Amino acid sequence: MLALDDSAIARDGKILILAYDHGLEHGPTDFEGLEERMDPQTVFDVATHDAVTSIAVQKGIAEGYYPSYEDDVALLAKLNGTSNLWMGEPDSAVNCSVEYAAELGADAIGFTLYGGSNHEIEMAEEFRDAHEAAREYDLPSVMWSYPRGQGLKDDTDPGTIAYAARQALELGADVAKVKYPGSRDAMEHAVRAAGGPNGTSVIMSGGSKVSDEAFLKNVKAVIDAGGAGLAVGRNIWQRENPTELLDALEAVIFEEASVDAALD
Ligand code: FBP
Repeated sequence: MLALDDSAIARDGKILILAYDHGLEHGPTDFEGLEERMDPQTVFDVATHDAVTSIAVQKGIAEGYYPSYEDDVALLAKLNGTSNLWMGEPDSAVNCSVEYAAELGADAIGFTLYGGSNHEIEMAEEFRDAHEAAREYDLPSVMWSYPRGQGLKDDTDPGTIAYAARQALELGADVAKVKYPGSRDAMEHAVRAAGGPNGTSVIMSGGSKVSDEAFLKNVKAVIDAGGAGLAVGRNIWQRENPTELLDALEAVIFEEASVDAALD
């Protein structure tokens, strides 16, 4: 496991990834109501907030926009991804090599694994290649560990999320990004499954937009459970003014503030 404290994508071992790969994963529908966010530059501007420890984007966005921001934000290059137009069992095309990500200035790589999908075996093998290549460049790997597919009834069930966190540890990911399993206790279980304090860092995946308070409560539960932070997209850049919530997140994640104090 790489020590995240020394990496460019963490601050005091804590992580806030601003995810912006939704144009591929979900399509332009995620920008409805705030169409200016279709322009990646507006989200790179948001990523310059102190609370953000990296921005996660696909290759095309990194190529086009990262050069103007490389002094202000760390780059997490998402190596695989698939559009919502794909109707088969969950799978994700490898769109970028580690070598090319490093050339673009990446500080870490991101990779989705759909455990439980009919395509799990090939995805795990693709992750093996990416992970071992990333080690050559000392780049941490962040696994979007999302059990999903024909046999899965509930993708946020605590047992499923603990398994997702464990898969990330066993396969060598430095960070496991998992769905919030619904409670602090369930998150604690996932953190233990990922090996505890010296294992894979566990972070929460943001999900669709909710109120500031509801979102901060989940993030607080993750931090109290020993999680390292979160990767968040829609809950930040679908807001008219993302700065307020980023200020509050900074307090909860990096300053151990309560939700009430962070909202003040
Ligand atoms: P959100 O905070 O908006 O949920 O973003 C996190 C993320 O993992 C993105 O990187 C990705 O595009 C999206 O969620 C995938 O969402 P879904 O769970 O619908 O596949």
